[in-house]
Amino acid sequence: MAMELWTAATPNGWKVNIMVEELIEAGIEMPELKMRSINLQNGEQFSEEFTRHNPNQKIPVLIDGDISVMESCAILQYLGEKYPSTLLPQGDARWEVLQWLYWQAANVGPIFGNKLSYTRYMSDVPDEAKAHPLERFGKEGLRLANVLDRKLEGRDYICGKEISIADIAIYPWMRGWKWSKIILVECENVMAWIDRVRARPGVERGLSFGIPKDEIDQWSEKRKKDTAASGAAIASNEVLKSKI
Ligand SMILES: N[C@@H](CCC(=O)N[C@@H](CS)C(=O)NCC(=O)O)C(=O)O
Repeated sequence: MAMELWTAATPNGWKVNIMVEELIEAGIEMPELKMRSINLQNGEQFSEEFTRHNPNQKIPVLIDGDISVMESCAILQYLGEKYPSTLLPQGDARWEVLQWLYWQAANVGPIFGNKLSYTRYMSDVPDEAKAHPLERFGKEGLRLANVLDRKLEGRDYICGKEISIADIAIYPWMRGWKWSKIILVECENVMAWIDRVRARPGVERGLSFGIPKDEIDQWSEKRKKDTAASGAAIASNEVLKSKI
């Protein structure tokens, strides 16, 4: 039976596209994956239909028969367990991978996401109100990049010689450092790893979801403007409803 992925062209969304393509690269015969683009700017994530599959009302969500899986890192783990490969190894190596997967979910995603929002999307917020969160999330983002830099010393990928779901979770956020303006250039191991991951054919296919190939590495001015407008709509306190 086909699986469905309800998603959008964002770092958390691309993780799952990359995972599916890397499973194919690993020789797994994957079932058909039906993609459904969710328009976040129009609030499709708040619909009844979406909320039935993901009570947290955010992309991505994977629907596999009777099972719906929310949270991008849980989806990576689900696919890694369902289709065994080196992307989620067994034994001690598994715990090495899982702790870095959870490190992404608990640290890199929220911190890089907040830094990005204050840098690009909260254009109506006065500069003096943005100063503290920008400094806080900027410094913490750079600290996290340095944690990763140290982990990558002498390694091709985060947990050793093979790419794993930890790399797949962390890469889409780190590669967007220019967009979030967390300047990583002094993290030489991270910069080299970004290039190494980007060079993989499965990663390129995953990143091309929702974006033309010639814009994967350099967005057009129009895409930057549209993404900023969409991000502003999502980040606005006006549309944030606390009551579900
Ligand atoms: N921790 C979640 C984060 C998901 C998330 O924040 N998704 C964003 C797009 S990257 C979203 O759907 N935003 C819409 C909104 O906040 O209304 C995951 O990793 O799946």
